[in-house]
Amino acid sequence: MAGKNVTSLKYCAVMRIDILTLFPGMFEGPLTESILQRAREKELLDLRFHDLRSFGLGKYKQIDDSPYGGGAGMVMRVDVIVKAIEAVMSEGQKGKRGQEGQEGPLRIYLSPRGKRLTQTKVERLAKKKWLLLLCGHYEGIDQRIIDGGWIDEEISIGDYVLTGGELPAMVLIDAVARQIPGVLGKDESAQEESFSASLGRKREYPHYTRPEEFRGLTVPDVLLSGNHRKIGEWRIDKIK
Ligand code: 4HQ
Repeated sequence: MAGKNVTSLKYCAVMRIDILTLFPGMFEGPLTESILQRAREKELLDLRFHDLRSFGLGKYKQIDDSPYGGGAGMVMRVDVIVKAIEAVMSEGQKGKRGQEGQEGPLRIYLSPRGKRLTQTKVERLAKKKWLLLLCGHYEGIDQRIIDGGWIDEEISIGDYVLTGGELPAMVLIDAVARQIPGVLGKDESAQEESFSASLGRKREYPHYTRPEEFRGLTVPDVLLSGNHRKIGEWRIDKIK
């Protein structure tokens, strides 16, 4: 363990996430800053990127093809994607200390056809040791990848169409990573716990900080009162 401030080693749950994508470069910004970068440095979050192109066929490393039945766009090929998924899965089996090997990853395909990602789902995913995220491009992937059992869950981040599964994968990684013990600071996670339980999992009450008055706009008196019971009640009342 490289991390210095992991208070309790017992609860040091490392999560490995393998990402299959045609555009590994897209992940560079969002996952190398702030809390996620700190989580990776502390080795609480182990992200491994795999360029789908390297599994492509022939001289041109082909990964997609035109759809049966016609229509616009391209479809990612079942043979290429399954080769990539199986390569990642077998990596676990021969893992250095064999820890990832026991169960295999929960394999997720990001797609607008999937079940919506909710905080409840995020908390369930955060308990896993190992995720595999498949990011589709073009019109999507050959249905046989799903029907053949190479994907465990189809997940959507919302009812809109994006150009690829990379941004949804980053959204999922961000939401899941902050649930891993040790990723948030002590204060943040203590707060988080009280919120998840009593405040409908979100913390969507209004926030204020200094200055106490800005262009005639003031801070609600109760927040300056020091009465924590009243402050708690006020916040619950203001949620949503
Ligand atoms: N896409 N939630 C199309 C999404 C999406 C979403 C990912 C675009 C898959 C083939 N994924 N590709 N919304 O719009 O997860």
